[in-house]
Amino acid sequence: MRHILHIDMDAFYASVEQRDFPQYRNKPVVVGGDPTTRGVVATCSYEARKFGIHSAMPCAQAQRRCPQAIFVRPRFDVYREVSQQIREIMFRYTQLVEPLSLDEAYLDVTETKQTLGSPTLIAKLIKKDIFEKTQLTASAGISYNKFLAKIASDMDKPNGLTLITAKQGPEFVKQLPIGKFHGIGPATVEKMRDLGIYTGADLLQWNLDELKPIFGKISRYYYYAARGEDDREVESFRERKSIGSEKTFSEDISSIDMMLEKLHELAAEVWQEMQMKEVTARTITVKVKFENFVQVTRSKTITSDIRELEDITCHLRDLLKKAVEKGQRVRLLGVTVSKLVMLDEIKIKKQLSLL
Ligand code: DCP
Ligand code: MG
Repeated sequence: MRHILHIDMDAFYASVEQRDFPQYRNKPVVVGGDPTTRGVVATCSYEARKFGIHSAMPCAQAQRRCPQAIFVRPRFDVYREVSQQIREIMFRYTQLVEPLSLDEAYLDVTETKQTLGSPTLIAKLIKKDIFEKTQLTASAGISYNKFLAKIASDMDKPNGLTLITAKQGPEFVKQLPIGKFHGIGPATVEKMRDLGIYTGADLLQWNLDELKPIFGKISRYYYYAARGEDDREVESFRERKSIGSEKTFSEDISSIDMMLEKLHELAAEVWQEMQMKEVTARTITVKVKFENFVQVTRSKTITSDIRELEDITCHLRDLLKKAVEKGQRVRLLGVTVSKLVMLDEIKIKKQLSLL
């Protein structure tokens, strides 16, 4: 059994501002754009959350909810520096650190346990080191897989520490609303609602063959998550260079339109995984294997980051044309994106460009 931690800083940007500007402490602080224009909230302090303010809300609305709130602009250089500091601390405990954004990461401490003791103790030590180095608090989730560790870290924020044991896992997931599953966003929640799936227990009623035609490649994750299982490994970011999906057809295909349709489906799976891992990319590659097993790939590096599925699909026809000539028969197609970048900063820059 693995031992996984998920560490997530509390109200990250806002806590850094409260640390560096003591006059903001114990006050509602909103980090983001300008409330007099179209700025958006990046995050806010826990004092501000009591007024119903949250990430991605327009700042103007946040100001209406809490007129005394202090609005400040983000200081990315400082956040990046803190992020670096917390990562260094994590690497003292294990090399298996997978950052999901500036303020959160998965750690596999299965090996560390041999020398240091229980994963809960390791989580406490990491939290203590982080606080001593940065004067900031983090919340930790401890479990036997990534899926549950991430949920656990969110259960007792701020400054929380939550353990979900292997014994508790399956029961715990049954009562879990589907929207709490990492990777299930509002669109999927709606789709599931239409199918009568609201909780883990509802999802448990569906077998893999039923989920696959509806949700594609990600179905496997849903199926096992509903059982409290998740075999995804903690991958350090350096190892994760690309995300791809490919399919071998039961019969070779020669229609360009059909190939394009298949590529669109593959791209949708890739996009789903990109969202789940909160990354974007710059290079799109189409792979084609012909009936004689000869394989070609065609790539395109684009100048701006992929922000939506369409940013991938609009290049597929061109790439396919470069790879396949009319009449050729194809047995396998694949779509891969590479030159991955974590979404964090892009997300923020996008919000700020609204100013
Ligand atoms: N962020 C953002 N826009 C969003 C979500 C997050 O700019 N829509 C930024 C600001 C956050 C940071 O990313 O401080 C980390 O995101 P979290 O979701 O971990 O949120 P916080 O750390 O702010 O709060 P929490 O205590 O809930 O983790
Ligand atoms: Mg956080």
